[in-house]
Amino acid sequence: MKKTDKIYIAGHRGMVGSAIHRKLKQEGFTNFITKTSKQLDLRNQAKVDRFFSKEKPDYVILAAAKVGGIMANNTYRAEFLYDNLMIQNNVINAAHGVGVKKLLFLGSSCIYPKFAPQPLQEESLLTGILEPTNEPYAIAKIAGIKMCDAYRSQYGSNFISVMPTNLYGPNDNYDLDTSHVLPALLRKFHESKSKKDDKVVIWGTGKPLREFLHVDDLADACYFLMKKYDLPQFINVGSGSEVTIQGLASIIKEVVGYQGEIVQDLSKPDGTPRKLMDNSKLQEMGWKPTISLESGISQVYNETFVSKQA
Ligand code: GFB
Repeated sequence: MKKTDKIYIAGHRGMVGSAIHRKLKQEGFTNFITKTSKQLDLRNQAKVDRFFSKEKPDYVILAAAKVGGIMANNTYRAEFLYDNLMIQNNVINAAHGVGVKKLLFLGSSCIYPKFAPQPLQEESLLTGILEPTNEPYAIAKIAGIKMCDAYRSQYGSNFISVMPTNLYGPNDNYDLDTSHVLPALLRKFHESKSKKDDKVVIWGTGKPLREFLHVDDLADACYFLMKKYDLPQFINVGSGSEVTIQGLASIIKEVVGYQGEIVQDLSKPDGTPRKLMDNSKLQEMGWKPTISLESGISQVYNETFVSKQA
């Protein structure tokens, strides 16, 4: 990748897209093309084709997607399937149409079967039933992986797929209905502390295990893979450490300095019991994460809640 090559970041304002944009700028890249979803509806094939014909990017980071936590996935099932299929079909096909040198497609750890052996290995894909709450999103992301591989097989396209674990970091979504657990708990503990509430409600039993990776580590891994990885097999990107939701709540309670109690809302789903990614393929290539969960949570809390109040 030359520093002057034209790079299109689809989803540049989202948590993942903005982190990759930051990372590439830090590495000295200068030639970016970005469009907000209002400027370019990626679900519209004709508009996407026209955009690619005009801009002819050399590289594409496909980080645009309809994303959300367990409740959003389970509520907006049709939108999670339709929007994500349309976005990725249009961008991947148009990238082929103008001969993009390389495309990186972002998926998610939810593509794996609900009860796949842990840690999750890439070979386990499609070996069992999916977690019902996020099946539409998982099906869309699996289709994206298969589409990248099919274009490589038929046309020789260098389209790679990256499957990150649960992510957190700057530009996260803090809406309590649609967000993921980590930002939701940061907000809940912060607001309960500010309002001097005596308890914070967490969804489900608190027993599920989750792995978390700071989005700046993901961005570093994506840059690493853009430089070094050119194979059909999609690749996991994780931190290698997991925590129960109850344990995460305790970490966040500590970081926020909240004194009240944590109670469970058992009417809410637990979702997948565990989804620890097997990171060995990426580690064997020489990459590893650098931001620990505790320091990452403190950094995000201070940037998002504390400094804004100062
Ligand atoms: O992060 P989360 O919404 O998504 O939920 P998943 C993780 C766990 O945290 C679940 C519990 O067991 C939730 O019940 N949880 C506890 C909470 N309190 C809360 C809360 O206040 N908000 C939220 N959101 N969860 C998603 C998939 O699954 O993982 C997506 O649905 C995507 O498609 C994403 O793959 C990475 O980790 O369960």
